[in-house]
Amino acid sequence: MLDDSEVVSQFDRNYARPVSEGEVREKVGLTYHHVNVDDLEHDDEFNKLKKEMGITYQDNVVISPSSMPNYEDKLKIFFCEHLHADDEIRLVKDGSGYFDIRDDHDNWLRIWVQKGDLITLPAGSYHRFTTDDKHFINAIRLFVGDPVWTPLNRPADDHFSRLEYLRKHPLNV
Ligand code: KMT
Ligand code: NI
Repeated sequence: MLDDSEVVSQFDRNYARPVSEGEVREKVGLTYHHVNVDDLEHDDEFNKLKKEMGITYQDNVVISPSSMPNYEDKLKIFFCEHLHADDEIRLVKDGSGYFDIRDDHDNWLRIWVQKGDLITLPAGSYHRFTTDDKHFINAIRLFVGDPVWTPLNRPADDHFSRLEYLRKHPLNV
């Protein structure tokens, strides 16, 4: 049974509801692929997928207390609601974490990602990231074009990427 604090939290603007892949794909335009991450260099399917997506750049990020001296500060930045001018594309090689993305009612949807999950958060979507109770994720950051990772914290409602996103995914509030 839920205790009172959990019941209240579901009505909190900050509560993020866990969702399935199908629901987020339809509602917020997030895309998902499963990738076999054990031998990426020689994985023809992954290389084909990257070609199809137009990936031109990739690097690796490890988020954990031991890999980041400023882990807590970094998490605060990742968990602050923001958008980007470009798609945020991540492949989890190891570990796990949560991506939250706003739905058409401006509520948070929560996607738990783990090893082998490749997700794309559309440009202009408000989102945030945090680790789970394991405090460890090792991910590949993928990019189309010149990598610009700049987060634009909410409100960024006049940004061209936001306007473009809203044309495809209008708000229902
Ligand atoms: C970002 O931009 O939010 C990050 O790179 C952190 C998530 S990567 C698993
Ligand atoms: Ni982001």
